[in-house]
Amino acid sequence: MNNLTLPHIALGMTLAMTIFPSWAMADDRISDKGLYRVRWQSQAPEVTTDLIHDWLLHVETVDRRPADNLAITISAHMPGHAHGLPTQPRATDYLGNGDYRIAGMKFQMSGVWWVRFDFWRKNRRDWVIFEVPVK
Ligand SMILES: [Cu+2]
Repeated sequence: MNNLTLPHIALGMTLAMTIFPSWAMADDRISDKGLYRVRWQSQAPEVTTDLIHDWLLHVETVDRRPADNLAITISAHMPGHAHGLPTQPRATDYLGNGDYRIAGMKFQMSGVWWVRFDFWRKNRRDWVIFEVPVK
C-alpha cells in the first residue's frame, strides 16, 4: 500500500482540462461501500496494448462534493488470466476538484480488464472496480 501525501494544486478543472483536453474513454461507478462516485478518463483516445499513459480519476462523495485527501492505490487483472499489470500505476498528483492523476497505466494484452482503485481516508477504505476493454 502506497500512503501518498498528495500535493494540493488549487487550479481545479483548469489544470485537469489542460492535461486531458478531450474526453476519451470514460466510465463512472459508485464505490463498493457507497462512499464515492468515481469516474475514470483515459488520456489516450483509445486504450490499446503497450501504451504507457495517464488516467484522470475524478472522485466525488455521493452528495457530489469533491473527495480530496484520498490515498489511492491501483491494481488490475484480466478475469481468468494469471497476470496483472506490467507496471505499478500510481496516483501522482491531486489536481483539485476531486481530480487525481493516475500515471503509468499500461496493459500488455487486449481484452477485458478489471481495474480496481482502493481509496483510504483516515480509517475508512472503499474501492471501485471498472471493466475496461483494451484494444
Ligand atoms: Cu491476459
